[in-house]
Amino acid sequence: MRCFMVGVLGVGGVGKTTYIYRLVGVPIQPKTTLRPGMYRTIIREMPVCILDVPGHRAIEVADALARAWPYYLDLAIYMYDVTDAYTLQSLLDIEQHLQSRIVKPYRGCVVVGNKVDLAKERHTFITAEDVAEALGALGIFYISALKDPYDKLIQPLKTGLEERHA
Ligand SMILES: Nc1nc2c(ncn2[C@@H]2O[C@H](COP(=O)(O)OP(=O)(O)OP(=O)(O)O)[C@@H](O)[C@H]2O)c(=O)[nH]1
Ligand SMILES: [Mg+2]
Repeated sequence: MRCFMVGVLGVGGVGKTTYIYRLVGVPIQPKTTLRPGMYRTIIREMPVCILDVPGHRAIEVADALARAWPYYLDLAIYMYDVTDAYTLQSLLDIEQHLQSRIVKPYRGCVVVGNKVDLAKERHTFITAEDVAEALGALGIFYISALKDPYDKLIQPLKTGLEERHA
C-alpha cells in the first residue's frame, strides 16, 4: 500500500522533530536537524511517511523540501510556536516560496501551534486563524509536542487522512 506522505514544515526550533519523534515513538529529544529524515508509522491501518526537513529560515525550509521530496505531499503540517509571532508569519513565507515553484506541493495542509505548555509562563498565546485562512488550511491544532498524549498529537494527521477519503 502506498504511504500517505506528510511533510512537517516550519522555521527552525518550532518543534518539528520533537513532534515527529513523538508520533513514531522515538524516545529521545532531538538536536537541530541537519539533513532530511523520513519516518514511517501506521495510523488507522494506513502507512504514513513523515518527512522532516532542515532549515532555519523560511527559504531554507522551502529549498530543503524541494530537494528532499520534489513530489506531491498528501499533507503539509505547517508548525509554529504559539509564543513566537515570527514563526507564525514565517508559514506564509514558506508557502510563498513553495508556490513560486509553480506546482502546488501538497493536497491539503493543516496549521499546528506548538509549545502551548509555554504559553502561560510567557504570557503569550498567538492564534493562527488569519494565517490558516490564508493558507486554506483544513484545520488548526494547538499542542505541546513534548507533553501532550499521543492521541492528541495525531489529530492533525487524522484530519488529513479523513480529507483524503472525502
Ligand atoms: N516546552 C516545549 N518545548 C518544546 C516543545 N516542542 C519542542 N520543544 C523544544 O524546542 C526545541 C526545538 O525542538 P526541535 O524539535 O528540535 O525543533 P525543530 O523545529 O525540529 O528545529 P530544527 O531542527 O532546529 O529546525 C527543543 O529544545 C525542544 O525540546 C513543546 O511542545 N514544549
Ligand atoms: Mg528538527
